[in-house]
Amino acid sequence: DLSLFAKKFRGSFLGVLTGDCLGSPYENEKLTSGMRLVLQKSFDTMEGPVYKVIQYTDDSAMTKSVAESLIEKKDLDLKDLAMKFVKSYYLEPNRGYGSGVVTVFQKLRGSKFADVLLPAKEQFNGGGSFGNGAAMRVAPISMFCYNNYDKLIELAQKQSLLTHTHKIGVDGAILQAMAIQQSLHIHPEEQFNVIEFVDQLLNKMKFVEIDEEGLDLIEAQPYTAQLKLVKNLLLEEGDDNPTHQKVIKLLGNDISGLRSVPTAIFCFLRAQKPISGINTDNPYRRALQYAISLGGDADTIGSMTGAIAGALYGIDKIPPNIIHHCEASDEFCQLADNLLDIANGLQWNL
Ligand code: F2R
Ligand code: MG
Ligand code: MG
Ligand code: MG
Repeated sequence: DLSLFAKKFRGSFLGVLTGDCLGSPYENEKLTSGMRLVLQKSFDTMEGPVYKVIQYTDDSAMTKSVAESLIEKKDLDLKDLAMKFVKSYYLEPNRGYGSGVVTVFQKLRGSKFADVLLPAKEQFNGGGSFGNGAAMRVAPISMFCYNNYDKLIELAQKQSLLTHTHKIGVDGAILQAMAIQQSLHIHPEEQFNVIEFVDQLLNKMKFVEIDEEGLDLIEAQPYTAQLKLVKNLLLEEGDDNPTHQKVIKLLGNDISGLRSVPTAIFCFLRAQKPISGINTDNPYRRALQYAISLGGDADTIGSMTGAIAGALYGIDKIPPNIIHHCEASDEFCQLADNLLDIANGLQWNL
């Protein structure tokens, strides 16, 4: 019999994997109401027997590297993690990596990992990447630091800096890490308040999105502004509200951290209640299917939604055949178990 946290760790890991695998065929797709019907049928099929396994993409590949490095080093070792990212990229370069991040891998390898933080700083003329790549792989950090909030923020930021130095890229990873940690601490049978979930994130982001210039401008706290929109959208009533168009317009569905991390958090929370066009009693499936139905960066928004939802519900609520449709699901399960063993032995989680 698995402990509650064992189920939750597995749930979050397989959340990353199932969201990525099931979402990847729809990445960059503009999803219409016709496509949403196709998606309903496809998810029904995924709950049936497995004839063909779906390959995972960069989202799961990088998450796997983060987990493996934490397990092996029992700490966040940036050089080791950089080497794992690079090795995994050169072994399987066709996993759909972002076009910018590949330059980081090339420079890391070319410089023999002399200064592992330098290549990321040079991205986009020194501005750094604001892509969601640091957020999409952060789940193992939430598990590694599941009982320590300060450590969570520190390590979520540090792991980002290997590839993403733009504040949008880094803060997106911190926000995603916080959301997963919050889910890990909610009992799966508990009726929780979705507005309170967002309020907790808003309170925490106050200390992350510090108004360093003192100008009190909204753009100084961009994630805070998006989380306030998430709250407003959650307050809308009716199974078909808010509309897909409204969610995409306000929250976004693209590869930037700002317009994908709050979207994933919204999808997870919105799926606590029925959504028109999504026929399932399973709230995990509803969250995943809803996230993917927004199109755009569907694998990544699916994967980030899955990580948060899986951390809440645990593996028991993920339909087994959905898991079996995904490449390397046994390996992801094992990584979750190993990470729990390591996390339970760390003094900062005591
Ligand atoms: N890249 C994809 N999918 C499209 C390509 C698929 C592939 N070609 C295929 O078909 O096989 N998906 C994956 O990328 C996203 C995560 O990206 P990450 O790791 O953040 O990468 P990167 O390159 O750093 O950023 C992504 C793009 O964002 C734009 N960008 C970022 N910062 C910018 C800045 N400061 N100025 C201007 N543009 C910036 C660039 O276009 C980057 O290439 C996930 O969706 C993952 O699934
Ligand atoms: Mg991907
Ligand atoms: Mg990346
Ligand atoms: Mg993607």
